[in-house]
Amino acid sequence: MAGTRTLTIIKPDAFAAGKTGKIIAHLEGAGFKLRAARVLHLTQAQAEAFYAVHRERPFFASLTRFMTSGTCMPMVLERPDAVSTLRSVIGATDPAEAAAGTVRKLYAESKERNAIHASDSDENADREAAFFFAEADRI
Ligand code: 3AN
Repeated sequence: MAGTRTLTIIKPDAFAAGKTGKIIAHLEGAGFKLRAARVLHLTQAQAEAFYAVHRERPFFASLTRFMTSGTCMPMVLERPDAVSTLRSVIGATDPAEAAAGTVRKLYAESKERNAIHASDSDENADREAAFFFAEADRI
């Protein structure tokens, strides 16, 4: 059975624009329960480690610069089929291609400044949750 937890990050664009409350309400409306949350400012080393899988991509430097540009909010979310459900709730990477009513269609600015991150597999959800939260901080 698919896992019940995933990791999301409200990115610096959405946090700075004051969209945090609306996005959390949207996620709760989709049936997710908040299991852990932090407010933090990523260092360059942390951003590069988190996005290490994209190290060879042309947008890597720009992506890590953006992710270190301001406050963000990682959260662990829970519901059945967490990873696939959250991916459909947030919409396509590029907000221009995201379906109506998705978080990115509603709140993202561009393919890079796209408001929210969501894990793309159960394995990455576990890895990414452990990146931000100690076991004791996840209920
Ligand atoms: P997603 O976040 O939808 O899983 P990925 O994993 O392909 O998308 O990319 C990770 C992040 O890298 C995206 N959330 C976005 O911020 C950024 N990104 C992806 N593709 C591009 C691109 N072509 N130009 C700039 N940034 C990009």
